[in-house]
Amino acid sequence: MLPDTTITAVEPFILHVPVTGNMIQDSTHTLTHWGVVGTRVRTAGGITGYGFSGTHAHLASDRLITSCISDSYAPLLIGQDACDVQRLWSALYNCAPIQWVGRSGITHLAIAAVDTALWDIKAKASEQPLWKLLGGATCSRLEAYNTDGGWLSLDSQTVADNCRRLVESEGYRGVKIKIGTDDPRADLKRIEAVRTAIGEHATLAVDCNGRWNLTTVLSVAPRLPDFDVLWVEEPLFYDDLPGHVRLAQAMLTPIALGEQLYTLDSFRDFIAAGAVHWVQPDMTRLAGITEWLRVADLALAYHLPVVPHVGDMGQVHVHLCYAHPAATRLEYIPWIKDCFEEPIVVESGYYVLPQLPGAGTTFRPDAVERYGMEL
Ligand code: 0YR
Ligand code: MG
Repeated sequence: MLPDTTITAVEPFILHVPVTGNMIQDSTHTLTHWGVVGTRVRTAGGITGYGFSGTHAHLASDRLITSCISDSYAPLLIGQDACDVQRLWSALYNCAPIQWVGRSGITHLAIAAVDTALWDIKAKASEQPLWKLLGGATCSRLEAYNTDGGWLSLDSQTVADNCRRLVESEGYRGVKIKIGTDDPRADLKRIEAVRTAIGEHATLAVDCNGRWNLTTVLSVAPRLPDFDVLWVEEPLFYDDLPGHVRLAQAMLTPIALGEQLYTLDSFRDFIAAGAVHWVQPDMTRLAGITEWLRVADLALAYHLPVVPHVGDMGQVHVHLCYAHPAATRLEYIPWIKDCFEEPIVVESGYYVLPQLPGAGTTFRPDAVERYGMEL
């Protein structure tokens, strides 16, 4: 007998979890905590689902997400069957008066939390980890690349030392570092220092976080092949489709982007225009797992690799990447893993396949006590 998965309660939460070293920067953001903003969804048969979005732990904005969940979406969910995920996703996404005030943005982070909780319930009800529910693993091991050694708030020497340790001692096959300062020549020196430190075999990606313009990127582009840069991430402003098209035509190094795109339609436009090579959907920004799967299918149809951005810090994306044939590697940032019953684990550079039923989002009982904020 299947458990009764009728939704009885929707209970938002906000956690603020410290980042490594208590502060990190990229070219556009400074943060001290990662915001884990989401909801518990309770069902009649006793299964509880958890889902969350990722934020930069700005309490006032986090509360916009939780109030969107409790005031706008909860009334549409109570009494519905949590396992009807596609139907409920459409009901939330297309609810006309809510869509009128938020066709992307806050509403998408809110739907992502709900959608993930529903998938979590569905997987728990079938007593399977999410990757199994989605069709099973499509690869024997999923490569992890590490972003946590390469912040812009660290000097070049520290970044180079961190990356050397990640590759030589911890077994990572790839790292990503932040660039995108006002001094592109200093950024090139940083890239060179890291390449020298990690040797020729490990992969090296660089991330501008949307900060440069076409002129600046074109001025550094000819040097990037010297350091065998795997991709340049978000070289230009997030929504600058024509700029990325021109850049893709002029630069040898492939472009990665997607962490700031909210919709399947945006991904279609970037992909169809040839503006992206490495596709980086983030289920926390894309209104959840449901839409993420559509983007991954779209990338597959264009034979482009999917390398998600981890707004969830990998807890859910590890399931999605093991299950989806377009996913080729996954970012690793360890900030929030200790909050969960089954934390993500990387061994010798590869993600360990999760085993517990659900979407990987069940919190340890003490996580809310330690990091919970007032709603
Ligand atoms: C910190 N990964 C990213 C973090 C990171 C951002 O601002 O949110 O650097 O998520 O771009 O690729
Ligand atoms: Mg990025």
